[in-house]
Parts: sequence; C-alpha cells; structure tokens
Amino acid sequence: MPRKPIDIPYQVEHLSILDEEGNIDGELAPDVPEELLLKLHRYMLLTRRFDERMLDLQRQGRIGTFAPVKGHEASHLGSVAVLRDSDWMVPSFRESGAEIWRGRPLESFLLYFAGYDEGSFVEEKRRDLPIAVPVGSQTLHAAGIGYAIKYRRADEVALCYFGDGATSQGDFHEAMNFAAVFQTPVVFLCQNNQWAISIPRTRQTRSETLAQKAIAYGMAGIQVDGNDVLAVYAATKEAAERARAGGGPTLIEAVTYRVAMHTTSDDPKRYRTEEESEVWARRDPIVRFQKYLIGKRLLTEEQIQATEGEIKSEIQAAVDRSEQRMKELSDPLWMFEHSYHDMPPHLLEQKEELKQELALAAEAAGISEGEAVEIIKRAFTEPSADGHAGKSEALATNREDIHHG
Ligand SMILES: Cc1ncc(C[n+]2csc(CCOP(=O)(O)OP(=O)(O)O)c2C)c(N)n1
Ligand SMILES: [Mg+2]
Repeated sequence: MPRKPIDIPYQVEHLSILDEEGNIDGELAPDVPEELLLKLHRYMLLTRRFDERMLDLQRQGRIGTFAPVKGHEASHLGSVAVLRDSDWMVPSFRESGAEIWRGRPLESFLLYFAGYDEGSFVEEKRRDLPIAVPVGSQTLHAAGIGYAIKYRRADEVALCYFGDGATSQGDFHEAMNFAAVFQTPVVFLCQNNQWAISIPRTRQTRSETLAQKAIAYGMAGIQVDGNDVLAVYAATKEAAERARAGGGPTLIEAVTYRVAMHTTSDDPKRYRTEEESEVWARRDPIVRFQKYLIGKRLLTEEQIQATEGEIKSEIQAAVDRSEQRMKELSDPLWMFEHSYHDMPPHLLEQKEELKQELALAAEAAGISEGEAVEIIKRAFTEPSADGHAGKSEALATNREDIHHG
C-alpha cells in the first residue's frame, strides 16, 4: 500500500497590515471606527508612558519589582479592544495596557507593585482575572471559563494572554487540548516576544511557528505581526466572532519583542545583543501607528503633544493618589491581617509582641504610639535620603529616630 498524505483541514497564515512606515494594505485593513483608532492610540501612549514612569519609580525605591511591557502595546491593546464588557480577560503579567483598557486604575498597579494587597483588587464590574505569575497557569483558568460560558450558553468569550515561554508548560497543552475538544469560546493570545527571561524562542520549540501548534489541537491558528495594532485587532476580531458563533477556540501568535528587561531585576545585555534590540526598536508599534494616523489626517503632531501632556498629568495624579493611599495603609500591625480568617495563636502572639514593642519604643522616644506608627508608615512610603535605598534601610533609620528621639 502506498503512503498517502493526510489532508489536514487547517492552515496557518501570517497577517500583517500596517508596515513600519505607516502604510497599510487597504484590502486587509479592518473596518475600525475613527473614534476607536484614536482611543487605541491614546491607550498605547498611556501604557508606554506609565511603564516608563513605573521604571523610574522602581529605580527610586518607591515600588518593587515589575515586568515592563514596552514594545507589547499593539499586541495587547489591539486584542483587548475587541472585547465587550461582558467578555472575560485573563492576563499573564505583562499586559498592563489591556488591564488599563478594561478599567484598572493606574494607582492599583502602583499599590500592587509596592506590595500592598489592596492593589490586587479587581472591581466586580470587570470580568478580568488578576495577573498570573505562575507561567502558563492562566491558560487553564481561561479554558475553564470558556467551558462555563458554553455550559451557561452565554454570549461571551474569554481572551487569554501568555508568552512564548508558557507554550513549553504542560498547562498550555492541557488548556489548548481541553478548549479544542469541548469547542469552548476562548481566544488564546500568545505574545511571542522572543524571550522567556534569558531563554530564546528557539529553545522553546523546534516548530517554525507557535501558531502551527493549533493544527495539532484541531483549532484555528494564525500568526500576526504583534507590533501592528491593526493586524492584531483584525485577527482577534475574527477569532472572537468565530468563538461567539460556536466555532471554538483560536490560537493567535502575536510576534513582538520585549524591548526592556524581563523584570526590573535582570539585565538583558547579559544574554542578548544590542544589535537585536536595535532592529526591534525600529519596528516600534506606536511610531508606525502614529505615522498612519497622521497620514490619514486623524491626528497631528500638535495633538500628539497635547495627549502626551494629558497623560503626564493623569499619571502624576495616580502616583500622588497611590502614595497617599500607601500612607493610609501602612500600619505595621496590618501585616498580620490578610492571611487567615481566624488568626493562629503564634501570629496572635507575634502581633501582640509587636504592639508592645511599638508602645515601648514610643515611650522611650517620648512620643505617642500614634506618632511612632506614623514614623514607620513614612519609612514604608518615602525613599530614603539617597533616593535609592529600599524600605528596610529607611525603616532602620526611622527606628533609630524612635529609640533615640
Ligand atoms: C511555573 C513557573 N516557572 C517559572 C517561573 C519563573 N518565570 C517567570 S516569567 C518566566 C518566563 C516567561 O516567559 P514567557 O512565557 O515568554 O513570558 P514573558 O516573560 O516573555 O512575557 C519564568 C521562567 C514562573 N513564574 N512560573
Ligand atoms: Mg516571552
């Protein structure tokens, strides 16, 4: 018997609509209302500037470690823009733009990354999951949400974000397989930014593309230029429409680049070349979108400058609000409050001990207990004299204040 090729009814395409010079392929361009184009531009710019400001705050010791999103703005905003409020958004940890789009307040990020539990709060009106740090775990949550949507016959979809590194996790395989077998309405959006910390994409898979993995699961798959907001929007819209119509899940591979460090704790110069980063800097998603919008006479340089000004004030107001809130939330005794419904005896004991220590320290310093707490609160929310020291150093300095008046 001769070997016969099996005709597999799936194919994987690459979609690119907007080039680096701001020119579009008119035939492929999605029909996006002007208002939405301008909203996308504003949110992409806000996401970039907020990311830069967070990096400054981290370097000043005012927030802790976070994962910058610079370069990813088109891939996560072009996709989230397709969702309705009634849909579900399942983020990884590098989609601040998508979260801002869905209504997460800027100060909530600052609280979260400064270590305040209040920053993890998701308002009930937002159908969003909190960020998922265990790589790939959220793909399973999305598959489950998709199953629930189908079970309830709801007119909803779930959009799930993850990285190229996550595709090597067992969770990813289980989620994709489950979603395809049960034809759940999930859009899996892989932000292939070429790196998983210091591991390049070539070490994640021998496959030519990540999108082609869809074929093995029996679902639609497409690769898009992830720095092209129009291509990401078009592919996600098509996938969401298919999901709503009962056509099952889709895997979208958005090819992009992590321009900055993995998190604020690593130095990418140690594992990748500057030449590589420079190539990708020329593919910036915001620059090409601005060229397009200016060419289409939807935006002028002056309007971009005015938007920059508004965004700067918006970010500053959020920083001020978050720092005020951190002061309100920094009572040292509250650290015992968030883990247990009924506090175990050893923690009750430690809490009592700290309370007594505070009282003793206040007495020794000739100040009230309230004043002592205020000093500790300041230590947690203000950078120390050199502007770089972390909280513990500031706390030590202020403890001296308490003990020696
Ligand atoms: C299960 C698990 N293993 C390891 C880590 C440590 N870790 C955090 S991010 C990361 C790389 C993720 O790479 P990728 O999925 O490509 O996402 P990216 O960070 O590039 O956005 C690793 C290994 C983790 N958080 N969870
Ligand atoms: Mg990655």
